[in-house]
Amino acid sequence: LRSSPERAAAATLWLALATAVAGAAEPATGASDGPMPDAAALYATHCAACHGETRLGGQGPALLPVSLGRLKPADIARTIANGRAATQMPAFADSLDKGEIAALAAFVGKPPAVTPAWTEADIRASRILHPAPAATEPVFDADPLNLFVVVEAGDHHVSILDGDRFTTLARFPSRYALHGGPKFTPDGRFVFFGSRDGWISKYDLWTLTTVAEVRAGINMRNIALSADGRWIAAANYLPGTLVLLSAETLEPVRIFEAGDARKAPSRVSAVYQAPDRNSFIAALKDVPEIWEIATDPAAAPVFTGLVHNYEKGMAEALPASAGLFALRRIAVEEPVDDFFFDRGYRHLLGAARDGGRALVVNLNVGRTVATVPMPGMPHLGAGIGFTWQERRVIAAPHLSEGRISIIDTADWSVVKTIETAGPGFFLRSHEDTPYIWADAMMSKASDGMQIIDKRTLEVVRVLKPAPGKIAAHTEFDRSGRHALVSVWDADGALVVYDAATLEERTRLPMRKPVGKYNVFNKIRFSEGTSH
Ligand code: DHE
Repeated sequence: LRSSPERAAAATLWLALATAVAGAAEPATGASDGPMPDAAALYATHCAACHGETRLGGQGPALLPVSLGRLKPADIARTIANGRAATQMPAFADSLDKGEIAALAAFVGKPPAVTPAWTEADIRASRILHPAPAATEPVFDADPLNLFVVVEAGDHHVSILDGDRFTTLARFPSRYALHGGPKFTPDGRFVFFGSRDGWISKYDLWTLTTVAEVRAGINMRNIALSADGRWIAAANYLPGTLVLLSAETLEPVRIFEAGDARKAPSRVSAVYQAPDRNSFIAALKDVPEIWEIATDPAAAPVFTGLVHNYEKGMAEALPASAGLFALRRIAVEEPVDDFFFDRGYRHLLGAARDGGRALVVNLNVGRTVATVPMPGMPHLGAGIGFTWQERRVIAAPHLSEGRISIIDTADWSVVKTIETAGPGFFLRSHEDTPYIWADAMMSKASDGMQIIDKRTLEVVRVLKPAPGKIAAHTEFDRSGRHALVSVWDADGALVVYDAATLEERTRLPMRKPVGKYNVFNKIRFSEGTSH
């Protein structure tokens, strides 16, 4: 899942695709006897209207290798042939023969001749302002701070739930493939969604309407909102930029070309809000630097690093920057990403590329202060903090091994490794519950949700919301009395549990509900949830 294995896997997948589609192209239509299909012409005729002439997306998603990397190769040919249920994507099996479908699948899997750019002008031109109904209070009688925002990936929709009655207040189509946690304004009224294709949508939870959208990049990782709710940061892989926008208007206000002080370019893995520091913290994928960007207009001048002057043969200081959006470069030993922050945002833990350890970086002094051995690809971004035996600890799952590491933030020692049924993705807890909920979604035991007692650090129960279907991603209501778990299936559900008795209370049918987010827990930075 990290860069080199990711790339290797992608290469293998595309090789497999070539083989698979070549096989798929054989005789039924006799296509292999005729001339090679002109894939570019086929694309222009059948795909460009929805996916864009330059494959950057339109009504449909972008069709570039960077965007399709997570799709299995055979899926692409199958999607072209069969379409996608509950979306605008039609089936082409009746109008294109197998050879043409294979050629198209291979075509969209290759990078375009010229790497696409996405400039400030493109960002501005993409902005869409929807009619925004005026409101002085919510249009519903539910507690506006106990709403749940549920991202349903099955048909690319979002549902808004009343977190007391567990009823649906609204359901609307989202941009294609939302990723990462939606981000809420400090008053809980507006929520921002980011899509892998770079779209940011601003939704008013009081009027239940989407009010504005903008495309900040071609392939985006995630977004963050500043502590004062005024600025959004978007982390992009393509182009390698960190884009800052006004949260009110979604207009771009600053674009940073990502790269180190020596100007080696980089993709941006992710960006996070550091509320106690009044800053954004960004992970750079390809260079050994972490960026901190001030969202405080009174930010003191910061030294922005060194760049090598080849004429003089020496390193020179870059000019200091100060005030709003001042950039601070923190040099680290190697590129790190997937961050977890301790309470107060004094330290961050970042996963090293080899997937076997994490670096602890003290953000105040700007250097690595410890290394934590964490074999099995730690997923720090999914970590949670809590107090165990009067110590502040972090729990983090691992993506390739069935274990959860418990780390003491006083000395960065691993105080316990909890063996689980298999590798999982997400952890959740709440201040007012004694349990951690941990999935094992990347294992044979993926239908089980493991309940870990925070006092004993032992798995005390395994819940199976839908035997045989993946159970993942939990979120608590504002009181911590209920836990909502996803059944990750096209024909899935959101299952509501009593968080104390662990009994099911109700379930709502949903279409692959990948993530759900409680307004109160998010804006109050509950220690058991993601930020
Ligand atoms: Fe995510 C959050 C990175 C694959 C579902 N994922 C995040 C965040 C990062 C990240 C940096 C935190 C952003 C934030 O909340 O602002 N994810 C990555 C990867 O690098 C990885 C492993 C590979 C990739 O393809 O990007 C990856 N992620 C996935 C998936 O395959 C998941 C399971 C399905 C999907 O929809 O893509 C997935 N990621 C999620 C979800 C969150 C997330 C649901 C938000 C969790 C939360 O509770 O806040």
